[in-house]
This record gives sequence, structure tokens and C-alpha cells, in this order.
Amino acid sequence: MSISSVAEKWVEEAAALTQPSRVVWCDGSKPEYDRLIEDMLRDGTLLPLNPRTYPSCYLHRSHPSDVARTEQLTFICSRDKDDAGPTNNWMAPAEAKARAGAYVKGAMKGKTMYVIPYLMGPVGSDMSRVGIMVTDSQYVVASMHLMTRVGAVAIQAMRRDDDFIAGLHALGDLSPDRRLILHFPEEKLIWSVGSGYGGNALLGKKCHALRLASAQAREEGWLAEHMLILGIEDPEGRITYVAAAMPSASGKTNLAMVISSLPGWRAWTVGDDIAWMHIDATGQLRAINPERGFFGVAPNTSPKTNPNGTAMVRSNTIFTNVAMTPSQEPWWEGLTPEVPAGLTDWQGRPWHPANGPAAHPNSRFTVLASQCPSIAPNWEDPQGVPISALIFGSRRSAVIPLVFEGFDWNHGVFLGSAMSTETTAAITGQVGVVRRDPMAMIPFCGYNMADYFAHWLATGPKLAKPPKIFRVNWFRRDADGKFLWPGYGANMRVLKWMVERVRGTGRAEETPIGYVPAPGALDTDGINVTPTQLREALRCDAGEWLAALDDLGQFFDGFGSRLPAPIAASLAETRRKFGA
Ligand code: GTP
Ligand code: SPV
Ligand code: MN
Repeated sequence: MSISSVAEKWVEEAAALTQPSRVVWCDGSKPEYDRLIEDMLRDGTLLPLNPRTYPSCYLHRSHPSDVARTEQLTFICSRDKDDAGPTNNWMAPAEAKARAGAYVKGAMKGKTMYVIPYLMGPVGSDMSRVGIMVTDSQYVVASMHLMTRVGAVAIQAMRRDDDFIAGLHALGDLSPDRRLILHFPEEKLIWSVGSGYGGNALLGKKCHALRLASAQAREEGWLAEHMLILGIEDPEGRITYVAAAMPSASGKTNLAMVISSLPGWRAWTVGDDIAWMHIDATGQLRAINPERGFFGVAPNTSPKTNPNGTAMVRSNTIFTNVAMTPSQEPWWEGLTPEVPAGLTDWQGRPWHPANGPAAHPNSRFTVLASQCPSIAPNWEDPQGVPISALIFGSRRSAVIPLVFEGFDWNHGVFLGSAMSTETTAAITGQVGVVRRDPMAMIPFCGYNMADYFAHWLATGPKLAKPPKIFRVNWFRRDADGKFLWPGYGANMRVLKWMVERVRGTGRAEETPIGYVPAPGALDTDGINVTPTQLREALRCDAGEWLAALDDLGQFFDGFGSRLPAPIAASLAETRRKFGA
């Protein structure tokens, strides 16, 4: 493996700062992975799971105060505060390095520093990008093996000596008081200290592939989005590809591998969390999945809700913060209808209901995408897949209809920018609080979100045939608090209507917020939804919407004159249509 001098120099600097006793360059090989697993089994970082029913599967328990992304400790460190914008935490680059420098200085004393060259995206794709991260966590190295393409394959994809995102990760003491996740877009640099969990620590994922990539994408004219990618095959065998943005723990993994109850319709998984989308020479939007694996939410993943999800984690999977049965099998709430006796909870204690759920609500599995039964045969196509529709979905108990379609590109971008959602366990803090989350990117946009809206608006006219843009909400509830829509496999019905809309055959009715399915246009044959429930799920209420648009207007005001005029115009026009 030959490595550029720029990369070598950066690694030397990282080592000088953190002072490890040893530096190991990772090659991404199976023997390397096996050695890491052996080491971690020996020191207790991993626990073995049942080798007969879950071969090569392991359980990791993270520190109880390190179980989800910590957004309040995540910063965009652009030189100019306005370039981070009002929705991001900002710190001046020098201050950020001084503060975090105190935590990382000597942080790897007596430890091994692993250098991980990783490739985000398929081998041989112009859309793929390289990162080089260092870490003192073997769990992070093993996870990066599953989530990215590690080793020579990354170094060979560098187009110049300095063509990589540099990432410094140190566990520190895992205290939230000494935790910082810092992004330096102008330096193509990430510093993360004090957390070993998920998006805080697997730097290829949110830090690189979303926050820094979104900033890079804007400069280079592409899109880096918090989106799943999915192929929808109809009974004639034609495949329509869509990408869908949904906030954390709000349905991407589930939709990406949905099993349809509609005869002849099936889904092909291309990605479950991040989409990088470029415009090709013909003006077609094409998407790649930059990741190699899934870091998916465990709770409520069951043979009923997500059969592909449960099938793919039966081998070669690292589970984090799930519970364990007496026969060393992983368990989480919703996996089986009955709670098994004798569970050990996610903190290693005999489970007691008074201690809360047995598995942490943000417990997860890490597994290669290739293990998913519905993985698309072309999921690693260097050209990506052609995108015909974009979906913005959020988690809202009220107000937001099951599905509606934007009038055109600009209106669709407005619908994405208008998204709000109820918070989930994927982020530390209160669950179920409604917050603004444009395009499901509020925690992941690496620059000023007003400029991000402008970038989206500017992308439409560059496309020969802009994809249709839809909004969805699987989570609307009735007066008794029950979901109005069965969700999961039934979501294919909504996808089918979208495919028909793309082809110009799906019937729709116009409302002030967009097109909704006309009566009978949504195929509910064979699923348990009454006409009243469907009407409720699709209902668009003027009073509720006007209140929601007031809140949206205040949010937009925070961007000042940087808010693009077409976004403000769409808001005004919607209010007018509702009679305001
Ligand atoms: P991140 O990995 O955090 O980005 O999450 P995600 O968007 O991939 O969410 P995921 O598919 O893992 O779903 C999160 C939670 O929502 C799980 O507990 C699912 O069971 C639940 N969920 C997913 N789809 C549906 C649905 O259609 N209806 C309902 N009611 N719940 C759903
Ligand atoms: C999310 O929170 O959106 C995730 C999990 O996909 S993490 O990798 O921890 O960010
Ligand atoms: Mn996510």
C-alpha cells in the first residue's frame, strides 16, 4: 500500500498530538477483522453470542452515557459563523482546536492508534470519496470494516495527494463533559473525542458522508443527503428508483428493505441511510450509497415488521446495547411477542421492568449490506441508479397527511424545507418533541441551511426531467393514539401510487399543499385499513396547517435575507390557498 506524503504527514501530526505507543495502518482484510474481534473478546469489549444460532455475532455494551449522537456537542467550525448558519452549533476553528486539543493531547498514551483509510462509495465510481481516520477504539475499526471499504481500495481511489477527509477520533474518558464532535469544512477535517458510539465515532458516516460531504457537494454541484435508496419493481419487471429522506429512527432502514404484500411488487435495497446524488451527462439524477453496511435500529425490528432485517443479522453482525437471552441470543423490544425469561439488559444487569426497556431504545446492529436478502444486484454500480422520485418523510402524530406530492421541483423543495418531526432515541435528549427538521438534515447539514435550500433550488433546472417530490408520514394517529396507517409492508402501496404518478397514470386531487391520492387511487386491497381511517390519514386541515405554517414562518425568519425567495414565496402562496 503506498500512501501520499500529505496523508503520512497528517497521521504523524495526529500521533504527535495523541502519543500512542504504536501506530497500525489497517488493510481492511478478513484476518485483520478477526484479530480485532479476538482482542475485543479477550478484553471484554465484545461478548460472544450463540455460535450456533448467531454465528460470528457479538454484543458490545457502550458506556451508559454514550448511547446516541449528542447534537449539543456537535459543531461546524467554519471560519465565518454565518457559513454554519442559525441551525448549527458553531465554534471558531482555533477555539475548537484549543478546547478539544486539551482532551486529545496524550489521549492514546499506552494505546494503539489505528489508521483507517476508507472509501465511501462503490469501487471505480467518480462519485466515491476517500477518508483517512485515526482512532484508539478497536470497536470503531471493526465497525468501519463493515460500514466502509477499508484499505488499499481507498488509497487507490485518491485523485490527488490531499484528496481525503481527515478524521481524528479518540475515546478520551467518554464523559459528555469532555466530548466534542467538530467539523472543519474548510480544512476537510473532523475531530471527535469523548464518544465511541455510532455517528459520533464512525466518522465515515454522519461526519464525513453528510456534514462535510454536503458542503463539498454544494461546491461541486451534487447532493449529499440523509436518504435511503430503493428500487421498486412492478409486476412487469420494470424498476423505478427512489430516494427518501427521513429523520433518524423514522423508517429509512425499514422502507429500504420493505417486503410488499402486493402481488408482483417488490423492493430492491440500494442504501438505507445516505445517498450521494450527481447529475449525469444526460441530465439524469443518479444516486450511490456511500456506505458498505447498515448501522440499523434494533427495537421493533421483527420477522413481522422487517423480515429482511431480521434475516440479515443472523450472522457476522455486531450488536450494540441490545439485551441478551440466557442462551446468548440478542433480544430487543418487539423482536418477539413474548419477552423471554431470564434476560440480561443492555447494561449487563438481570433485566427488571423497573429499569426500563431491556434493550436500549437506540440499540443497533452493524452488518454488511451484502447480507440483506433484498440487496439490489446493482447496488455497487459505479454509475449509481437513476432516481425518478424523491421522498421527504417525517414522524408526526398529527397534521401531516400519509402522502402528498409537490406541484413541481421548487414546491417540492419547499415541502422538504417545511418538514418537522418528533424526536427519537437516536439523539440524546427528550423523545417525542416536535422540532423543525428540513429534509431530515437539521443535524447533518454542514453549512448554512438557507444556502442548502438555495442549492436544492438550483439543482432542479440542471435536471433534464426533475424527479417528482413527495412527502410521507407513516406515523399519524387517531383520537385513541393508534396509528392510522399500518406502515411497514403496507408502505409499498404508497410507493406504487408514486410509481404511477411518475408514469402519469396515478390519479390525484389538488389541495393547497400538493396532490393527494384521489379516492380509490391508493391500493388498499388486502390490508386492514377502513375507508374512514384512510380518509383521516390523508386529511389536510386548513386550521391545523395555518398554525403549522406560522411556526414555519418563524423558523424561516431566522435565516434573514439568506432565505431564498422561492421558499418564502411558496410559504406565502400556501397560506393564501388556505384562505389566510
Ligand atoms: P436511522 O438509522 O436512525 O437513520 O433510522 P431509520 O430512519 O433508518 O429508521 P428505522 O427504519 O430503523 O426505523 C426506526 C423505528 O421506526 C423502528 O422502531 C421501526 O420499527 C419504526 N418504523 C419504521 N417504519 C415504520 C412504519 O412504517 N410504521 C411505524 N408505525 N413504525 C415504523
Ligand atoms: C442517525 O442517527 O441518523 C443514524 C445513527 O443513522 S448514527 O450513525 O448514530 O448517526
Ligand atoms: Mn440516519
